[in-house]
Amino acid sequence: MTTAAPDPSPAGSESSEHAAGPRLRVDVLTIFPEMVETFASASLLGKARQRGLIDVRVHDLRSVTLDPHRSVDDSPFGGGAGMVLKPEPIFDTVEQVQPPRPLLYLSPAGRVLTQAYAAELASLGGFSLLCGRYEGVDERVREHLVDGEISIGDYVLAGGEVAAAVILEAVSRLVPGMVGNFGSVEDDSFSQGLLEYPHYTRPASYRGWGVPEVLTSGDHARVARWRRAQALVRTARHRPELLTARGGLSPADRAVLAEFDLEI
Ligand code: JF5
Repeated sequence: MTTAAPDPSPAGSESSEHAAGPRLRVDVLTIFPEMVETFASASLLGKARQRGLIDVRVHDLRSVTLDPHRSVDDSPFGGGAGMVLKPEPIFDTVEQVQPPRPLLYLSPAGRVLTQAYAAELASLGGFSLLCGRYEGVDERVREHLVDGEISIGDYVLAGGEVAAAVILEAVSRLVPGMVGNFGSVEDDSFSQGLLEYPHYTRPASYRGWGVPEVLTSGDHARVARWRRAQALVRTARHRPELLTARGGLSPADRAVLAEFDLEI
């Protein structure tokens, strides 16, 4: 199975922002295409695909197999538990499809995804993800086919498909034109190296719990300073190493903390 977002429509039939084609192409190679396809068709990412902004193509490694059993895996040389993904379906898919490079293998051995790495990937025209399963892929795929390895954290999954979904979600929301809510990406946790400030919505009093007065004051500059102070306090409490990484508190940071009688 191979799926793709619909080709960009003829000139004039869609908004000019992506009349020139998708801003990002991501090919995913997997033995469970329906897992990735279902995810990539849902929500904001599904809409971005429909709009032609992001071109996600999911490739079933089994569809290139020619043997009667359509085998994608085999037992490991040298013995031991589990199965290994065979090299032929992976090489053959890559040679037929010519997926965008870099081709990244999902593995705990890879470079760990961070917000900065997600932004790097979003700035590429495209990239591809190879999902392992069972004990992983034949080592010759890692040595001679992929360009690198990518991890979503220090834990082991049963396969790369959920990790691919995580990467698709983190990266696709950074593609220009993707978030309808402009500014929300820049305000995100991590894009400034800080955790997010607290959010409130109606009702102004819920079960007797109010909302900080500054948020209903109408003073937008003061709201912005309060949010910065809150983000700093929250980061100091929950992820102090993030504050250290950005070089500690600036004079402006100290000023907003003092303004709201906050200490770190
Ligand atoms: C995978 C064999 C790869 O488990 C992961 C992973 C964990 N963090 N980042 C990725 O990848 C999937 C499963 C089994 C090889």
